Amino acid sequence: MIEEAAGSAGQPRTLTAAAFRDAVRAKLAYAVGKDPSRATAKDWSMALSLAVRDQVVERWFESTKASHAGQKKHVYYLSMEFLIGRLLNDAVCNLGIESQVRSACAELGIDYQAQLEQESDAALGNGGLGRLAACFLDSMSTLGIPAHGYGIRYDHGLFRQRFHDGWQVEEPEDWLVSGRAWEFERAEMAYLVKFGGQISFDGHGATYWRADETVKAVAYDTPIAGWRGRHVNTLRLWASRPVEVLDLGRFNHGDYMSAAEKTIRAETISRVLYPDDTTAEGKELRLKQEYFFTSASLQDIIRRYLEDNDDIRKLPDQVAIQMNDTHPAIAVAELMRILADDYRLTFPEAFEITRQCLSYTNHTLMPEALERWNTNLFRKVLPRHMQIIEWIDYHHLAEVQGRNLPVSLDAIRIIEWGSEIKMGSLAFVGSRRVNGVSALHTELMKQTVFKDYHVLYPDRIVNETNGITPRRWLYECNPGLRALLLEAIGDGWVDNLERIEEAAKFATDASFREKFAAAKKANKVRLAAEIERRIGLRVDPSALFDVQIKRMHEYKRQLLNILETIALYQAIRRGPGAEWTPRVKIFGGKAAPGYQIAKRIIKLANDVARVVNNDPIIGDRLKVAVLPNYNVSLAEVIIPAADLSEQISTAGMEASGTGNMKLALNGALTIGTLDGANVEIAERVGPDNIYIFGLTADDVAGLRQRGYNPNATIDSDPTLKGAIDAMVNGTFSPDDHGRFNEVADRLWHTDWFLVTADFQSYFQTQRTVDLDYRDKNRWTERSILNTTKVGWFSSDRTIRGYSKDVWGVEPIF
Ligand code: OX2
Repeated sequence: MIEEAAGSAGQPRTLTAAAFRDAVRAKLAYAVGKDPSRATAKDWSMALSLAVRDQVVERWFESTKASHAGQKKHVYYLSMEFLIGRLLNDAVCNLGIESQVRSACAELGIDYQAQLEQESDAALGNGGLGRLAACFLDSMSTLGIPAHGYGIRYDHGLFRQRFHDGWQVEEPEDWLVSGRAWEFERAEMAYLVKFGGQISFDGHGATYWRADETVKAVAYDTPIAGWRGRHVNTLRLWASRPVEVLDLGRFNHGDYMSAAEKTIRAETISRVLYPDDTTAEGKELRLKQEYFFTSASLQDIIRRYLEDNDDIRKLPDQVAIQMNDTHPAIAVAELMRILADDYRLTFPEAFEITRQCLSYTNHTLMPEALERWNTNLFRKVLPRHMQIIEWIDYHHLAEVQGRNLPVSLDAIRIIEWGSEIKMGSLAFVGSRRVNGVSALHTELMKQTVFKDYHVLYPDRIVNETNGITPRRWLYECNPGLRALLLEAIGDGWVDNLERIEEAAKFATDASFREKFAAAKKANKVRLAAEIERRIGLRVDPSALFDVQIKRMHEYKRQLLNILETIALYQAIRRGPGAEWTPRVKIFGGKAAPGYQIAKRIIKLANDVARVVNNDPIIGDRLKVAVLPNYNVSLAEVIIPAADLSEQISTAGMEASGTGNMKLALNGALTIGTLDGANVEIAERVGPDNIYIFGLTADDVAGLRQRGYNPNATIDSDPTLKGAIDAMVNGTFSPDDHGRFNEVADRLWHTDWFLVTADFQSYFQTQRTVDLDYRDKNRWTERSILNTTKVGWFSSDRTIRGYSKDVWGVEPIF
């Protein structure tokens, strides 16, 4: 038994190391079924996680009771992606039981750090959008906002990336293979989800949907503990299962394969995460995934609501549903369908209730990333929803026509030319609030994609600049800096990150600066070891660590960074005797499997790395580390070790970015364009502590409108031309000179992402970085100012904003 003082929400409890040690032993024996002498590292890690989980579960029960009893409005966060990463250290730190857990491990003779590494990453997301959802879960629990996250329990998360001869190879990811300590299957919590078939009406107001296919959505719950363990919310992920396990008739006739067919079909829906954050592929399956989890979640939300309430019309008083991007936008039609067909409300009533419950977050303005569904496909898969969307579109248009406003009717249509449904429009029309994720992005939403809607509904668009959880992204991943901050200013900053500014005064304090630099150095030594372990490259921890970690995408412009690397390489070769600032360029990121040019850019990075790293003239002046399989756990090692953060997207294209915030919080200086949240970071750290270069969003729009011709730019810049030439003359691809012709051709001919236009400004700014980095004291001072001035970018602040402006909810304590 664990000896514990009974605690109630908000009060710390006591757990002794001895009690915890015994609990781990008991788990090893009775839950894992192993004797300590035979237990593997995985077994110990499972026992440890289960013992920690018990601690979470007790608080979970209390939180669930408290949120029912309080009858407060509840948030439901619908997201196709949750990029959670590992949970053990997160739970341990949030519950405040780290010292007991560490002592217990020491007594048991197991290494805590090694145990952490046994856990596989829950990689149920592609990048920023999914990680944002995970940070929000942490913040909602921390702030005591009663909430559920809803998503899909993919069997296989984002693919594992390997390099074969420098090319990206995708391998299936298998996070569930060795068991998962954190989730609870709720076999009884299952809902039917229908697809296809026919709709009929009985003439007395009842509608029937006779489906072609029905699957069962089964819930898996993971408790998410907030900081200080005060509140625990639930992440509920749906797995798709057949309604009937086996066709016994066929099986008994020896037709084993077809007997299992329905199972396979049903389970396909939650099989894999779509490996793309900008385009929807595998159309029909993707649509089914979206509907599958949205429908199950809404059925669950209504069931929960009706446990404590009886008037379905009052749903909006108790329920705020957030659609994370348009992936769950079908919720607009599904909630209406349930209200109209199951609860017999009229369409206008159902629409009004729906619109009061739902809100929508937009994460991108790129046209190719705004979801559209072909109406034929949509009608085939979701016939009833098609009728409902036609109704919404028709009535919305009619209403607008009556108002005589300066808007283009074509632009506000949800169904375009009868052939495509614009999910962003559906989400907008069906939402109470629509938000962008940085000040610039929200402004651009109003001016571009949602311009006409903004005229119609001037109060609907609001900004909620993204944030990150300081628990995972400083407290847990950067123990050295954490200790220093605790010593200097106590722990108030973990609850309220803006208080980290109390340490800004130490930026000029020599002793603090020394300790800050020592913590950074230790993190760099750790990363250097990880680089060597992963790719066999030795790097010098006193070099400048220059980091670009994010999905591989043309708009994020890894290519700009690589071209600069080539140009620098050439310059060093020309004058190796000059005074160079040693630099390690660190890249991490996956390309969508179908995104050919992005995959070629990965190959280019690897080819350049091979040549640079093996050139004896270069030595330690420049090294290039391209790390395979970038994920949350690797980010936790890279971010604390970074000196320079690359945020170099074409201005106007990165909605916000959140890596920029994580890196700045850990003391990296940003080199970036005035894009996304970089703008707001610059405002807070001040111009002396950030490197801004290149075209602004307005410049980009103007240049594109006038028609940009990269030829003249390239011809007039020998540094740039030299770098592009080296790409195509075989310097980096002696085995295949033509390998990067297409990459170079795009730069010469269209250069949509304006790499060449920004090159000179970027290159020069990098040289300023080189000079500045030599003054170690000054650099550390600026690094401290980055850490201490970006407290506003906590996801707690973001969630407070959503609670007030979007959801109308209050914390339960
Ligand atoms: C990303 C955006 O690209 C990024 O700028 C933003 O920080 C993040 O979402 C969280 O808001 N898929 N991923 C994103 O957008 C889409 C679509």
